Amino acid sequence: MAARSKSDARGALKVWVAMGSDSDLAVMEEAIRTLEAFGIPYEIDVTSAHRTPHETARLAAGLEENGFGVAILGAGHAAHLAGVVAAHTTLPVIGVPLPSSALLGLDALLATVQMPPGVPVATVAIGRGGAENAAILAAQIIGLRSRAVRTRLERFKVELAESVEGKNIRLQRKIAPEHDG
Ligand code: RP5
Repeated sequence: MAARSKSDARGALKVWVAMGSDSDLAVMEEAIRTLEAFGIPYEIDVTSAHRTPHETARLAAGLEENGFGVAILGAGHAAHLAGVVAAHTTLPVIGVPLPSSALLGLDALLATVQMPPGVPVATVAIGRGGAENAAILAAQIIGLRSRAVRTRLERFKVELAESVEGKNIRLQRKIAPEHDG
């Protein structure tokens, strides 16, 4: 876990964000941006279920003792990264299917979501929206033990609602001339 370290002085649980290739970073940056917005410590790595299977297993098995509370895994193609990590830890695992193949992520979605009974992977939507939701879900899990994170989540919900209200106000203004006529 050398790529980047964000340890929390108060000892808050960290989120592990890993992806199958550095080519996945453009999408997975959305998860990182969101974790930073919630002030959640994280570490990122590139590790592959297929290309570096032993290293992936080693990292997954060490998550708990290294202070992690949740793992977010992004992978494309026949995406087994989240499933392999889930096989080696009892921490909650979130999978982000990535649209890097000719099938635009449908292959990764099915590979990530269709886990056999006993080894769950909480699978989010394909691509950037999924990466953002993975980080929000991770925040909700970390928030179970952190009042500060729960407060940020509550604020986020309020801002989300306000942004939709703003969209509606702009829409009404746009169509108002037609109504006047
Ligand atoms: C998957 O293969 C990775 O998660 C990535 O989405 C895809 C392609 O990897 P590269 O060939 O770009 O390294 O395992």
